[in-house]
Amino acid sequence: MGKPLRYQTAGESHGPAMVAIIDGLPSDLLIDVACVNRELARRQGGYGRGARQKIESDTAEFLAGLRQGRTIGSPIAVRIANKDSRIDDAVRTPPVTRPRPGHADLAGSLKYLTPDCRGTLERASARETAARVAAGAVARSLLEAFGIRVFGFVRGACDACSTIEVREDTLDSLVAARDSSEVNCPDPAVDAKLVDLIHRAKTEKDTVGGWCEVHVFGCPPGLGSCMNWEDRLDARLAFAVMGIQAFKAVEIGLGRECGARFGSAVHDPIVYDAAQKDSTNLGFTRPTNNAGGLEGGMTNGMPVVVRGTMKPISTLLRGLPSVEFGTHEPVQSAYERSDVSAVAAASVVMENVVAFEIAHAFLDKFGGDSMHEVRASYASYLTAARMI
Ligand code: EPS
Repeated sequence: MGKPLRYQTAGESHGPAMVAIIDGLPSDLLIDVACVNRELARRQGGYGRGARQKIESDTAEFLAGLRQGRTIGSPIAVRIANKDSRIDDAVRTPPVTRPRPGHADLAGSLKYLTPDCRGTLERASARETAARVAAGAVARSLLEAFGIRVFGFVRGACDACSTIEVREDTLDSLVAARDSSEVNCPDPAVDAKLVDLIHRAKTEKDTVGGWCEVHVFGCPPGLGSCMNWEDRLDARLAFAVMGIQAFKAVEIGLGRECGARFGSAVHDPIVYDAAQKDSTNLGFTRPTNNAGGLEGGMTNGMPVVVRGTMKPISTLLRGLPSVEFGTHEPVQSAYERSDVSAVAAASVVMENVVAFEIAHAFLDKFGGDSMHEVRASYASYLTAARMI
């Protein structure tokens, strides 16, 4: 087995570039560079975004790890240039001394012992998610090679929440509906309400968050592990999603609603359907999917379902009660150019972050130095698992 799949990002919001280094992919995997750039473009979109997205046109430049478009087994380095690069310009990036409630400003200044929030906010900025989307989108090439599809969308915000059902057989039309929505919501009735809500927040100089959801289809059973807590895939997914800027909660499947029901109304009955034996559930199907495809920290062959809650953006045009560093006088918090809502973008980030964790778990189980070995390992596992 090869090294675990992992990635690191570097880059400040107004530095020269955002960078991702991805390590642990097998050799001979064709990377879908167009898909990486498509995901980067999707992350830039959405109703309610600020002026920064009009300046940038995020594009992935592969600096290492590929030969003629295929992995060679070495670390992959991706660079996304920042057009609005001005971090060393003291006039255009003046000190920020009125910390914004909800942002990293106060905690970062106290941690790094500085009365200027600028350094912390440059790195804490959600601009960094461009690098994370690039890493996830690179890992998606592996998932695509094994027929695993990842679908992320906005479920809703405030009192506008969709009850739309996400099924594999309607996935293509859901993708089309999501991609024609300004807020990545495939439910036309809720899409219009979300646009109104974001518009209202804008006129009130306020901000709005929301709920993002990701469904993964085609995962074989057995990804993740119940043997060590850090290998539980539900734990890894929660860790990764909570690591996205502004996320305050993560749920798997029925999530927090599990606490409101008896066991008989939570646990998904097990049914064997020989007609499905060649699908990734190997014939072991479930009439419901309250577990969100994960039991004991392992995939069970059903779609993986993860929901994340994004708080409203913490930069409000009208400001929020804060304190001036130095004088400690009460003031309104600083205003920095920002978004009214970035929930559509967050759904793209979450989709790619989840994709990366699924790819990580896939290679933990089936990994090898080359795609040849990964394919052989996967095929031999499926043959054996169908005998169970
Ligand atoms: C973002 C870039 C940032 C912000 C936003 C997301 O650019 P700038 O600060 O130059 O306008 O628009 O960041 C935040 C919401 C935040 O809190 O930092 C991006 O590319 O996604």
